[in-house]
Amino acid sequence: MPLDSYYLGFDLSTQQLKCLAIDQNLKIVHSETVEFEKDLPHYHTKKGVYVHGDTIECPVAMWLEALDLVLSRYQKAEFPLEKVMAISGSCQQHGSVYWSSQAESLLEQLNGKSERDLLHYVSPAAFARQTAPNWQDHSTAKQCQEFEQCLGGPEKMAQLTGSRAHFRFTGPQILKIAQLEPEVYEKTKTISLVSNFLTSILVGHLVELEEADACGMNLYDIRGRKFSDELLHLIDSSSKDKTIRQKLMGAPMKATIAGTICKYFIEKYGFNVNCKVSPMTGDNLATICSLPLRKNDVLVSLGTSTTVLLVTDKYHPSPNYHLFIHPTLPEHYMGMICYCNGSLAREKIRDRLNEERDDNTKKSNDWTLFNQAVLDDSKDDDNELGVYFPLGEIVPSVKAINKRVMYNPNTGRIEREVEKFRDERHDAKNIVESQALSCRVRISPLLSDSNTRSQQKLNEDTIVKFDYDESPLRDYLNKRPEKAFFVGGASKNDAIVKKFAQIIGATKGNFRLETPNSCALGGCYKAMWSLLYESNKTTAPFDKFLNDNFPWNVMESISDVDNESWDHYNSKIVPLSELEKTLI
Ligand code: ADP
Ligand code: XUL
Repeated sequence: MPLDSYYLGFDLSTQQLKCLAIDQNLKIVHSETVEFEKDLPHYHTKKGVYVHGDTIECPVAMWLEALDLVLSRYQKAEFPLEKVMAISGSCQQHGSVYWSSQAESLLEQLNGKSERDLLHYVSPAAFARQTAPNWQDHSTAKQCQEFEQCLGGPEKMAQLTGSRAHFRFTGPQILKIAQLEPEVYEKTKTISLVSNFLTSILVGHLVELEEADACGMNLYDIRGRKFSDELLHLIDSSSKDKTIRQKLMGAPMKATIAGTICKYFIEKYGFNVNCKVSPMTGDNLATICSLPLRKNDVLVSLGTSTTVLLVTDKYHPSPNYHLFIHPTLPEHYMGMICYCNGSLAREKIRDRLNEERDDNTKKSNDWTLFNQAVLDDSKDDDNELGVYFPLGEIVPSVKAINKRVMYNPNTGRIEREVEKFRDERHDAKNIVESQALSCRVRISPLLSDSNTRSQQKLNEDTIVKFDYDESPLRDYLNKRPEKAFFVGGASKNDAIVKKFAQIIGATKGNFRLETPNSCALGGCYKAMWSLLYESNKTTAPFDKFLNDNFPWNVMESISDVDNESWDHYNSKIVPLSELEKTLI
């Protein structure tokens, strides 16, 4: 490798296309962003999309224009693109691009010509449909029902494809197009996800789906590592699934390198003739590649909503969360749990506590009172539990509800529901506790056994039920993650992070960092590792490579998390299970 070599990571998200560059020491050296609404106003998108009722779509041509624009900004900044050795990236998940039969020959032009721009060579003739459904679309209720009926319900669907049927997932979206726009479906020769759309443009020919991202389609049999015949047949029964299988280009790609960058980019922007393109993947999948996450490590994103990502080798699907094949670690999966009620629900309690005050705190976003209440250790609330879902929740799947209960600490059984706790401040502690405990019990089946045992006297045979899982309490008492990483807006808050860390109970440390670039950075790391691995310059698997080379100094280690607290919360698992049963 030349000493000064660079790696690019794209992030083609809903509102922008970012391109990030790192050097061989994994240091970020440059970044350019194209904001769709601001920089490409002639597409008239709002926040990057078109909204027509439940239907939400993105113009595909806009992405092509954005790609030229972001690279021309690199050129303008005199960034040495000839020293870029490899490219990968992250794309919004689930969106689908419908290529026409002319696509292949139009893309072929990118292997010779570069005088005009991508739009000129490719759009609109390369597409059978000028827009791609966006992940925010929720117009496929009917198709989701058909999908789940086809396999026999949400559990069967999750068993096979890693997720129950979801509006945004690509299979139901394709079925909708086949049903409502038969002429478009007929004209479509190839269907891409956003990820392999971008890879195809960069290499100048159509490439297969990236396998990890293909798990966001409700079509891929994850354990069989092939498309489900039954589900393909549901979309396209007339031709005994042949057509849809062909449209999806047979099987997803399993290679770490998709090809070499095409001539268009070499001639127009000065890329190196040997620059390799590693398949783009989905944004959440790229996010786990941006941090040194290994098996049994979790990433807790405390943003507007709460999202938990984790690396596991256990295939334990549930209709309440998602499993994807890991994009860089063979035999591993990424689990993804999405909660609706995260920060906004905590803010409501913060605001109520602040209302009691007469000073400036009253109207500000001050977390002082909330935090004091969260960290109050006077165990006078040890028989209280509350769930706070101002919005309908995904996990557990219930309508909007706030419920506070008192339970018997000896049996764990709920004794009564209450309107309010003895002290309103208890709501602060209880919301953070029940949010964190919900994460803990849901990641539990995906973790390997750790060597811990509860010191408490608990009836380990008691059956607890969370969502579709019913198992003895014992199964929850020795499952702890190794490392936990906290990101997102509320990870700035020491009290919230400390409480989450205590309850989640990582055995090898808790870390916090700001990650404004995580998806693109994951792309950079994937590009770098793929090239080094393919050219035998490293034999380390991705997780080891990243652990060994990661700039750990950017990460804050959270040290004040005592180990006993984890055990303390074991006694709240039965009450939480009992409380959740009453919500359905
Ligand atoms: P998004 O999820 O939309 O990308 P962020 O990751 O920036 O957004 O998270 C935004 C949320 O972070 C806000 O709703 C806010 O409540 C929360 N937040 C920001 N700072 C703090 C803080 N100091 N304490 C608690 N929550 C905070
Ligand atoms: C994941 C999902 C979103 C999009 C956002 O299932 O729908 O995270 O990938 O880009």
